[in-house]
Parts: sequence; C-alpha cells; structure tokens
Amino acid sequence: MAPFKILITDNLAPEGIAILEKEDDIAVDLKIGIAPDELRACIGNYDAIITRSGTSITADLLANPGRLKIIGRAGVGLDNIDLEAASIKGIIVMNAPTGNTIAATELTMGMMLAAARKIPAANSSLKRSEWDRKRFMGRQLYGKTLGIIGLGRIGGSVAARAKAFGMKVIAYDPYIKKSRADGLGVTLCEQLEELLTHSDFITVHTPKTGETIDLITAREFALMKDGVVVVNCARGGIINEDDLCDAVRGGKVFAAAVDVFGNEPLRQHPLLELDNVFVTPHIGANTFEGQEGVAVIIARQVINALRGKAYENAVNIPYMRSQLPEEMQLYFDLAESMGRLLAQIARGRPEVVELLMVGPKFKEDFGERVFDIPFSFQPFTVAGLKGFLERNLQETVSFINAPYLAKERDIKVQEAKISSYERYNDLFLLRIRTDAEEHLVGGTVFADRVPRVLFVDQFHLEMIASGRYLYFKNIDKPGIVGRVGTVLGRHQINIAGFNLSRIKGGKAVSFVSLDNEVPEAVLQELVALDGLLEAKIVSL
Ligand code: 9EZ
Repeated sequence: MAPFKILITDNLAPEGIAILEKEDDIAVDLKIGIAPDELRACIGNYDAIITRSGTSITADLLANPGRLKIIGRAGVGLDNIDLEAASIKGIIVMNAPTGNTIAATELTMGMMLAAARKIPAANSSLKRSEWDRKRFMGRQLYGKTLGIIGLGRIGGSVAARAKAFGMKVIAYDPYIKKSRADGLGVTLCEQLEELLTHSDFITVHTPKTGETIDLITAREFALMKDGVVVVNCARGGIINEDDLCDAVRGGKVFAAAVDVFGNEPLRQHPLLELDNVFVTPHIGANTFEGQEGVAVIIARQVINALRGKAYENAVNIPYMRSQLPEEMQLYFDLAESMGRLLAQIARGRPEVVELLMVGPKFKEDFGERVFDIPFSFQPFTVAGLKGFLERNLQETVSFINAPYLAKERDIKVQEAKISSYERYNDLFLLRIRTDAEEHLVGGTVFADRVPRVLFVDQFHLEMIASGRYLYFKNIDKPGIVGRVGTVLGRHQINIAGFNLSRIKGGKAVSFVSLDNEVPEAVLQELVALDGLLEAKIVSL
C-alpha cells in the first residue's frame, strides 16, 4: 500500500512521532522550523502536516495543496492556521484540545494563588536580600466566590479544583447546558453582570471569538467588587489590557495574573510595570505531560483521518453524516440529491439557495456548533448546497467547503424550519433562485426508507431520488409520450420506469428511468420532436 506521507514542522513530543513511525502505511518527514518558501515548495507532496504553534499555514501556502488532506495541530490554538483557506480547499484541520486541559488548569490555579499571595513579588524581594513580611499581605481563596467565564473543559476543570479549596464557584457561559453546571456543583449566572458583581476572583476560559475579544473592559471592571483578583490564562485580549492596567492602578483590582496577550511576544507594555500584575510568557500548555498528551492525540487522530476512519476533533467539519441518526442520514442524502436535481434543471447564475425543513422531525439541532467557522447550517442545508454547487463548479465541492464556495460566489444560503406544509408531515423544500428563474423541489423519505422527490416546481411526482433519468418537458397533448418511446425503442433503449406529471392547461414533465445510456444524438432527436420543450439527462 502506498504510504501516507506526513510532514512534521514543529517540535512534536517524541511519543507522538513514535506512534506515527511504527505504522507500516505511514512515512514521516521531520522538517522542524522549515522556512515558508521551502514549505510552499513541498507541502503538496504530503498527505498530512502536523504543526504546533511555530508554523504558519497561510492561504498562500495552501494555494496549490497537492495531495494535502489533513492539517494536524498538536495543541488547541489555531491562530497560525488559515482555517478558511483550508476549508475552501477541502482540507481537514484537526487539533488536540484535550491534551492540554490539565496543564492549563494547573497554571490557572498557580497564577490565582500567586496573585492572591503575590508570591512572585515576594520571591524577587527576598532574592534581593530584603526580608519584608508586611508588604506581602494576601487574600485567601477559602470561602470566597470564584467567577469562571467560560465553563468548557478547562473552566470545568478549574471549578473542580477551586471547590477543593473551599471556594463557591459561579460561572457564566451562554453555550453550556445547566445540567453541566449542576454536575460540576457550579451556579450558572444568566448574565455576565451577575458574575462580575458577585465574584471575589474572576478567571476567563473562553475561546477567542468576536464575542469574547474585549469581553472585560472598563465597564465590566466597574461592576466588579473592590479588591477582586483577575486571571487570564486563556487567550490574549479577552480582558482588555489597557483597561486592566487602569483597574489595577485605581485599586479596583487587588492583583491580576496574565499568561496570554493580544500581541505576542509581549516586549513592552504598561502591564509589565505594575507590581500587582503577575505575568508569564504564554506557558499554559507547557508541561511535559501536556505536550506528550497533545502529540499522542494528534498522531492517532491524523492516522485515523488518513485511513478514512474517523475525523476526531476536526474543527472545520460541523457534522458528519455517519454521526447523524440513521433516518437523518437518509434526509441528508435526499437533500444532496435535490440539490443535484436543481443544478441540472436551473438556468442562470445562482443567487439564493434555501432549504425549508418541514415537520417536527427536524425541530432538533443536528449540527455541531463550530465556533471557528463563520457560519453554522444544519447538515441538510450544506448537503443540498453541496449537491447544487458540485454540478457547476470546477473545483471539488465538499461538505466542508460548500458554504465557503457559496460565500465566495455571493450566493445567499438560507435555512428555515416550519412545522407543517400543505398535506405533508415531513418534507424538504429546496428552493433556488438565479438571475433568470426560480425552482422549488420537494422531497421526503417514506417508511420504506427510500428518499423520493415529490415535486419539481408545480409538477407532482413520486420519483426515487437516485440514479439517472431522462427528463423532458412537453406540451400536454396526445402522442408525445408515444413518440418519445418510439425514439428510445428505435435506439434499443429500454424504459424501466416512468414518472409523468402535468399541470392544468398545458405542460407536462416526465422523469424516465432507463436501462441504457442515452447518447447525445438521441437526446437531440428527442428535443427536435414536435411538442417537446426540453429534454436532458439528469443524475441524482
Ligand atoms: C462567550 C463564551 C463564554 C463562549 C464559550 C464558547 C465560543 N464560546 N464562547 C462569552 N465555547 C462566556 C462568555
């Protein structure tokens, strides 16, 4: 078997490299610290690349991705990877978010204690041969309220340890379930303000998103208790650095501990001048155990992904067909087929693609929320879009890149859920609008578990949503279907099934399934028949 080639460009813990090297179908190249130009020249020769934070994977590097399919990040942060560029090329980006949890948690606890007791300052003082005990009066954690902003993996892990210190723990996180907070023994705040006004210690554990940059500014500091201790070991800029300086100088904040900065490496900043601000150079993930953890995890994940087994911790796949409930997989396939059908009957430049999901079945949210990508659609919408786009675009359209390709082309993608439509219980309605026309296709999955198209525009049918069909539209008058049959028969093309639908006053459409291919010349012959408006082969 042709081996998969993996390039490693940053120092990966040896345990991870060993896992890759012992596989027979994997060949590993180490090019630690490779220059961008050199990397651009060779990146396309590899099936996967594994980095830490030292290698920038830019759009420029991915312009000609060759055989590259996977980018693995041994760690969490993806600041160094152009996720949109990778997604557009259909390259899967995966990280190892669990490997570092304990490392980040323990630094947070250490920083909180260091700030509360001013341990680093006391250490420096004594090493200057001072013996000044009065200067280092601190605050206890015991009995105090810790406010955790962002109760994900790390926030939850910090909560457990804070409780062991006898703290009351409250949290704010609009994206977690109350049951998670309950399970952790944490009181969930409805509003950030509530957390700010009640906490003696505050620590942030959110990703960096548009919503969390400058989450804590002068306005938020003003709401805090006097003498609060503030910690940021998450991402630079969640707590506004200038406003933190003011809050420390003004005495609102007793002490602050910061591991991460908006602009790294941080060389000069007013924060570095303040006695009650304690800083570390982004070392949250830097433990031997943490680095081993992320290396082992990313190595295993990349191997599985290359072998097509699983895409664990892929950050640019919002869902996987295989993870949908079985019935929903059929609807997923239906939506894709409906998209393909529309692509083959529509003329003009696409402007809008819209999926309307009808019925109580679709009430649930079937996508996963991926915070690193700028849109989140239900899987069915992306399937419909992918089916629609792949017909007409030169590029490879995938479930990853379909929304990006639509955005690039200024195609508006919309989805909606409604409880009922006409007489249908469960129905997908896929609508497209181009600069020339509009089409609506409806489909469903009956109890026989076969996806079917039920109507195309105003024509009602009941057509299995897979395979190849001869599609034709004609003026509704006697003899036409017969003539079509005659032409097909003359060319030894056998009809396997016939779906015909007509509307009052005039036209009919047919989808004919055939046992044989229809040569282009036969199609021309059909189109030339009297009363035939159009004829083409569509494959669903
Ligand atoms: C935002 C968040 C938590 C948060 C948590 C996650 C994307 N995201 N954002 C604001 N996973 C607290 C406040």
